[in-house]
Parts: sequence; C-alpha cells; structure tokens
Amino acid sequence: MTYPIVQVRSDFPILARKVNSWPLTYLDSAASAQKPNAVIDYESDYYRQGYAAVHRGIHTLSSEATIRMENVRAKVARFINAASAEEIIFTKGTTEGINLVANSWGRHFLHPGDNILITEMEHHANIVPWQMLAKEKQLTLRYIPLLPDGTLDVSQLPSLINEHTQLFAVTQVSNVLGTINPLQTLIAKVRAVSDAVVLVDGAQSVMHQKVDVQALNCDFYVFSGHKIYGPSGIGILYGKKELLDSMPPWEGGGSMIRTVSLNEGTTFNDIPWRFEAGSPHTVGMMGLGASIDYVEQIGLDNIQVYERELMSYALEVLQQVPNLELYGPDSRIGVIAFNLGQHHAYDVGSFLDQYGIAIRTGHHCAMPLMNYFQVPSMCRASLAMYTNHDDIDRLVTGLLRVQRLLG
Ligand code: 7TS
Repeated sequence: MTYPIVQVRSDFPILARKVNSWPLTYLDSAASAQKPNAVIDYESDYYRQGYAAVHRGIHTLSSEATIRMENVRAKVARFINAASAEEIIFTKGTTEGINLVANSWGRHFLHPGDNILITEMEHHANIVPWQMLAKEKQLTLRYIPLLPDGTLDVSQLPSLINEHTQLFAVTQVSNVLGTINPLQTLIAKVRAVSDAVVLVDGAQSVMHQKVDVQALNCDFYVFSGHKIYGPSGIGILYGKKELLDSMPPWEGGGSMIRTVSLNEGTTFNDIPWRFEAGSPHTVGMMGLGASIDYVEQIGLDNIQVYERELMSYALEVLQQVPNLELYGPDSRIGVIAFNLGQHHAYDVGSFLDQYGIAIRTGHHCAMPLMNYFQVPSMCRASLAMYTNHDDIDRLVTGLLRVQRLLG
C-alpha cells in the first residue's frame, strides 16, 4: 500500500499554517504532536452533545459519558494488548504514571538496601521520581551506561543486577537519540537474576510502532496522549492486575472510595478507579480514544514503514550539511539529535524558526545523557506520521542557510 501522506497531512489543519511567512515545517512532534480533525471534532462534539460528569449521575448524559469513558479504557487495553481494561489507569501523562508507581508501589513495597535499575538515557520523568524515592527509603539507584553510538552497554548488566534489584525502569525508545532498546533481552536478563518489577516508558514508542505489553512481559507501561496525536493532560498507566490489586491508593478523594466514615475511615474502590481520584479529564479521554482510532485507521504498521523510509532519507540528506554532528545509532525511530559545529543549539533553533522550521533545542529533559556526550544542549528534529520529504528538505536548506549566517 502507498502511504496516504497527502491525505494524512490534510487531516492535520495546523500544517496549512504559515509561520514567519514560511510554510510551517513542524519537526517537534516528539515534544508534542499535532492533532488531526478526527480528534478536534470528536472532542468538540463531546462538549457540544455529550458532556456531563462521569460516574456520578444517573441521568442520561452522565451515564452516556461514563460508558464512553469506559469504552476508551477498553480501546486502550486492546491497543497495547493488555489482558483487561481493569489494567488501564487514566493519568495526566507519562510523568504522572511514573510518579503514581513510585508513590504507591514504590513507597509500599521497597525497603532500605533495595536497588532500582534505570539507564543513562532516561528522560527526567523516569529518573527524578526514583531519586526522590531512593532518598526517602534509602535505596540505591543504579544505571545502565550509554555507549558512544547511543545504545546501552548491556555488557554491564551482570554487575548491576542482584537479588536486591526490585525495579527496572527503562524507556522503550530514547527521546533524544531514537535508540530502540532491546527490551525483551533486557527484561529477560533482569528477570533471570531478580524478581524486579519492570516499568517501561513508552512515551516515544506508541506512536511509531505496535506495542504489546504482554509480549514485552513488563509489569507497568506508561505513555502520554499528546504525543500520539491526542490531547494533552491525559495519559495511560498500564499495570498487571495482580500488581495493581496489591497497591495502595496514591491520591485520595472522590471516585476512588467505596465507603467513607468519619469514625471508621475509608474503604477503597477496585482497580482501576482506586487510582483515579477526583473528576477526570473526560474530554481528554474522548480525544485519546479518537486519536487511537485515527492512528489505527491509517495503520501503525504502515506508519512504521513510512517513517522508517523517511528516517533513512533524512539521515542521508543531512550528510549534505557540513560540520553536522549527529548523535544516536543508525537504527533508530522518531528523532534526530544534532549539533551544528560549535554553534549553540538555541541559536540554530532560533534561526530555523525564522524560516518556519520548528525543532526542539536544549537538554531535552535528559541532562545525564547531555553529560555523557559532554554537550550542554542539542538540536532535535522529530518525525511523525504527517512529516514529509519536503519537511526534511527544508530542514537541510535551513541548516545550510544558518551555517552561512553564523559562519
Ligand atoms: N518519557 C519520555 C521518554 C519522554 O520523551 C517524555 C516527554 C516523558 C517521559 C514525559 O512525558 P509527559 O507527557 O509526562 O511530559 N518528552 C519530551 C521531549 O522529548 N520533549 O518534550 C517532552
């Protein structure tokens, strides 16, 4: 099948915009992706025709909205091949999902002397919650180091894992380098030595390739709606049922209780609602459901093949730019991080913006990775299902212009 790039681009209205008098070249989808009409219209339709508080009323609108919310949960379960919808918890995003695990599972089950294994390429969202927990519970944090090609040094694993390793938290795809971590191998090696619980950060993965949490054999999987063409402020925590069942609530409030008594305390709701205190972001859930439908209608396998070809095209034509330092392995997904000679990433990004080209600059919430490569910042161009060859060509032309301007 020929990938319907023209149709896909026309489904994203913002791509028709001009920025600084140039056609928008949006290469910052790894930070946050643009939204198709299917998502925008579905959310707006929900506000216009279906909006009500969920799980609270017996009136028609409320029960319809509740059914729609629970249908999205079931859709997400199917999307990542969870065993059941109870294993799907709505969160604000990847960050909140990881913090939920740290605060509920981590504070309850980890003890002084235990260790947590992460990697040197993690986003701060998969470092800082564990550092905070380690400090509070006297745990040690270990990490799998990077190699110069942007992959993990798996040979270090035997010295990092022992019977006190209680958690392995790892990203599926690096948000800076695009490295696709060999999760099945890593998880098997960790499980061979310890009973560690495995958390996979899927924030940079779910929009680029099919995910099967059962095949991965992970215990937790987290991702954000806004990176998979859905709304911001909504995300998913998948957890294996027996694990979620054993975990205490994290936030207290409405919806997560069964009974509340001033004298006898509170009994808590079943999973998944036990972890969803307060009025949820229902419009975000609707939008997330619509974004999954949209992506599935185009087909994740088709998206993956298309993006793979586009990535190799991009890596090839970027060779035309002198003094361009690329970071990361040849085999990668989604992102291309680089620096242009000695120029600061902010200068490069600001000049590109003058030509309507949006890239991300900075430390990408991965300061340990920046330290490893001994740079304060990088530029990052990211590819999405709507990126085309013209976008890549404009990036190359833009970089050549910036180079002439900056000298
Ligand atoms: N984990 C990874 C691998 C990420 O790329 C991000 C966001 C997060 C966690 C946090 O997700 P959030 O939705 O809760 O914020 N990454 C980026 C990025 O690369 N540029 O901006 C945000």
